Amino acid sequence: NETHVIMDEAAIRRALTRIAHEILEKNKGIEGCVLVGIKTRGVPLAQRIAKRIFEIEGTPVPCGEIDISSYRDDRKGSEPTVNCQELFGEAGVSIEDKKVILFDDVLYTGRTIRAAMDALMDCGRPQMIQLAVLADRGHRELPIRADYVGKNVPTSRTEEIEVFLSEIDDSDIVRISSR
Ligand code: 3GP
Ligand code: 5GP
Ligand code: MG
Repeated sequence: NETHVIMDEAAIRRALTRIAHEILEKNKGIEGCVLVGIKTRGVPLAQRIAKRIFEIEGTPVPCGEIDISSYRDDRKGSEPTVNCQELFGEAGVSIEDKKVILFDDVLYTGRTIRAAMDALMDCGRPQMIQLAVLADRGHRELPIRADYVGKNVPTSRTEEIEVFLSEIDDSDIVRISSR
């Protein structure tokens, strides 16, 4: 059972700074964009990018969060529901006609992102959805790709990527471990 650090605190910081710049470049600024983090660890990633974009551009960008658990394809039965009021909390921002940039920590099969897109669509009709992830470990089972990737990490299916973010875990580190 082996564990390797693949991103330390500085590497995570640099990757997020790069992604903030890539988002601004691709969207020619941040007008019309909203950030949405997928619970749990997509949320602090979206918040960090919003902070960097504000530091770079001086423009605040709405930053929300979404819980996609009832949209998962392995939990069939009850109707999936999303609380659209909770998406941006008090700020009450709408995703209608906006460019929504989704954030997750690890992209794997793509099923979580499919669920997140379905949940979002139940809250409105975005003009566009983009995807940002801290790590892409491959093994897609759906035609989904990320627009912004912190680090591409070729993995075997038996390996696991461990993501620790200070807001939740008290440190910033990404590790790969064999199970
Ligand atoms: P997250 O809320 O930070 O995304 O999927 C539930 C949690 O389990 C996720 O936390 C994820 O980081 C963690 N996890 C670790 N390895 C795996 C894995 O191989 N598959 C899935 N689905 N989750 C994993
Ligand atoms: P997918 O739905 O693409 O298979 O997996 C993406 C979701 O599952 C992400 O929200 C991610 O948190 C979690 N996940 C899948 N594989 C891993 C992994 O190796 N490490 C971590 N930390 N999370 C994973
Ligand atoms: Mg996640």
